[in-house]
Amino acid sequence: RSYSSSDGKDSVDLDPEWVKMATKECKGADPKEILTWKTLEVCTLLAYVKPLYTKEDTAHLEKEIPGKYPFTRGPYATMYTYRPWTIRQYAGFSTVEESNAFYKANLLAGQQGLSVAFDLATHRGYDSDHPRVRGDVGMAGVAIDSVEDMKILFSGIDLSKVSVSMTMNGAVLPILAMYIVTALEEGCTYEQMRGTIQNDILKEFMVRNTYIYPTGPSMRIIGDIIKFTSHKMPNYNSISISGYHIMEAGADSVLELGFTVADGIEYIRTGVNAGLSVDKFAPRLSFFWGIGMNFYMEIAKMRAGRRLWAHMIKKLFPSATNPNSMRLRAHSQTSGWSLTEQDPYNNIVRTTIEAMAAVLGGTQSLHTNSLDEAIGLPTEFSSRIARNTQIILQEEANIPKVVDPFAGSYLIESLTDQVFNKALDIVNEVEELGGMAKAIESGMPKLRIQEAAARRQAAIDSGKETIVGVNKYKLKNSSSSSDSGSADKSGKKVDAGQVEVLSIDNKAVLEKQLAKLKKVKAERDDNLVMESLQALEDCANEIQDNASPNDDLSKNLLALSIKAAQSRATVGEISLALERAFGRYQPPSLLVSGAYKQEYQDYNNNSIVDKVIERTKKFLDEHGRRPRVLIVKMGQDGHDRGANVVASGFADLGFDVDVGPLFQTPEEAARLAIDSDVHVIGVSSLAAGHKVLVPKLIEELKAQLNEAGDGIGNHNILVIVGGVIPQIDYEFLYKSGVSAIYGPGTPIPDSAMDLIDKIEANI
Ligand code: SCD
Repeated sequence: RSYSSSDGKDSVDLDPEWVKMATKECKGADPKEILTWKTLEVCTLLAYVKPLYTKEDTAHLEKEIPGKYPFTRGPYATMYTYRPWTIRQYAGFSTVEESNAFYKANLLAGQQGLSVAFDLATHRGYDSDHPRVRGDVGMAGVAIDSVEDMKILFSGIDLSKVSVSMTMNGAVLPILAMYIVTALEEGCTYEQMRGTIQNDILKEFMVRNTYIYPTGPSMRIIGDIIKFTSHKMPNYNSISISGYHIMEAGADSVLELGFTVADGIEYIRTGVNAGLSVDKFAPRLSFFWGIGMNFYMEIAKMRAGRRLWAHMIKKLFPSATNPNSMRLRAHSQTSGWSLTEQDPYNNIVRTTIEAMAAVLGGTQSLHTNSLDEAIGLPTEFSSRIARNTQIILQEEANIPKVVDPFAGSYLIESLTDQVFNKALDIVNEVEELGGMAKAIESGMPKLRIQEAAARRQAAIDSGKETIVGVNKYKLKNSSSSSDSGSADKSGKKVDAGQVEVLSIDNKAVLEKQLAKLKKVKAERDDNLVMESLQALEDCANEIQDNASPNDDLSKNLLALSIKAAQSRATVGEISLALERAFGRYQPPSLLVSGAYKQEYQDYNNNSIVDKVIERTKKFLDEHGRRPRVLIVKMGQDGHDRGANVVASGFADLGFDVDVGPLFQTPEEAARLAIDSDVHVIGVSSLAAGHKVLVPKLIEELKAQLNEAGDGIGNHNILVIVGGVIPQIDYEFLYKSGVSAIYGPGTPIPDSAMDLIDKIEANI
């Protein structure tokens, strides 16, 4: 799709007296032309924000008070004046022992709630000893294999007092079951358990990719969890309907809001289909927003989101009469994507601005990112600054003293209306496709998000959008790869732009996990385990009985998973029992085309983009084919925004681009590259597995090429790496045989030009 620069211009209506004065100040230029701001929401046609709003823009505004339908001004009447938002930092790494110590220290230092990050092996339902998860164990979160691990994770923490959020979606049954068993064995009752399970599988299919089973069975699992928790755990939030990952994958605010509310509607239908009344479970659905640097827009998004949810529930589910069913409560997280590797101390400022937007928008709970998260895992030092950012907002800046302080602002109220209307259009579009599960099958949301991501990248690469330290005001001594197109091979420069990062010893974590797994398996009653797993599998194989009474949990997948967890069945075993019945989901490969080039050329014609296109044409003339690249993601790292943006950008520049399936092993990636006869494999890594997986890929490539008789003791397919790679690892990767590392901030055309040089030299 293409957008003309006049899209949405009709909405620009300026005060005539002001226009006269402004024209003078603009030295005769039309202020409407030069001062109107074309926002990032261009894909959803919320294209213009005026330079001035006046009373007339809010003339229609009706009186609204917080804590009351439609909740635009907040879910609670008193908001932070009575109780501030929860400081809830998302964390988890390496072993349960280390994560537990980190949680306890954080609680003592002022954190108020816990939020567990699991490693990718756990997310995808694999035990630590599974061959597919070699590079993932303990890396991007904590490794959990059994209840015994979960008990250590929370040891010394009173689960009846501290609310715990668990970001788990694919392996939601074993993990939630193990949490429940831990809490019960520690003496906590079901009623006392408070917290949130993310359990939002729809956005996994759309963007985050830690699904396990196909859509149908996945939604059935959600229905069973809603049924179980609404019956037995009245203080537990059964889903955290997440816009965060949609935004991090590239969606603008309107897309994030529209798709997230549409997901929520699908979950309400799932609960209703499981035989529940809306009021029985909807009050315990919660939301999760990503908050980026688009300050006004983020505040408007949160206000519009509450109004939109209330509006949709009232309209679509008239049986809901409890106002709490219409009340949107949300956690927020500052944007990880907005953080930069270059000049990283700027990230403290970015996070502060984003945190303020979240709070002024009325979040209930907040995670502030650490300054080093574009580079690696946060250290104790960076975590303290992130936490204190919130404490300072709560306790020094007097921000909590007034409810919804932006209410009545001509701009924010107008923007709230605009975002509401545009997001409502998105919700209606999804509804017309038959709801979100159907829309996902059509590929619409994924492509729309990818398009927004490609346009955003083009805006940055072309200089239209400023990122301080990355494409403007760069540090002189920056070790950023963006200066040269490929990074400095020494990887040793230390300057004002460098910070220390936490590094995890994957081997040591793996050894510990394997020993614990062995012990659990040796000490348990295997017959009991087999019986409980068989019961789970049998239930999964049966057709779901939605007509059973609400309190009949005998055929409930969560109830049966709890029994399996009690018997000390592992995450991998429970997941496998379900997989035998449900199968594993294989995602389709979808790629947008043309958006990157169009957006770049729209701002910057006759630029490096045209030069690269010339080069790829010349390459075709000289070599009989285009430079061919395979983009791969290995291990269980499903963060594919970078991979998709680079793939569609390179394709727009004239490369032949193949995108490998997610979750490949190094062996599979090497085989695919050889079969596809590519010049280059581009590895995208965002989950810290690169030091294990990349050398293994190169080793495999050499072995398989030798086997095929193609390589004479050396490989002739170049391996390049992009994503979150700490500078300190560069030398290691180059020594392993990597030809180039393109860190965050490298403009796509620069890396493309550099890569053609390298391919030609290699040929
Ligand atoms: C609050 N309360 C008030 C009040 N404010 N009562 C009276 N007056 C006020 N002004 C009460 C509430 O009713 C509630 O009590 C209690 O105080 C707590 O308030 P809350 O609003 O429920 O806050 P909290 O417990 O923190 O819950 C917030 C959410 C919850 C509802 C949003 O779902 C949550 O904590 N979510 C966190 C999700 C998360 O951390 N996700 C991380 C994702 P009652 O309970 O008695 O009613 C990380 C992630 O995905 C990263 C990226 C990746 O991995 O890919």
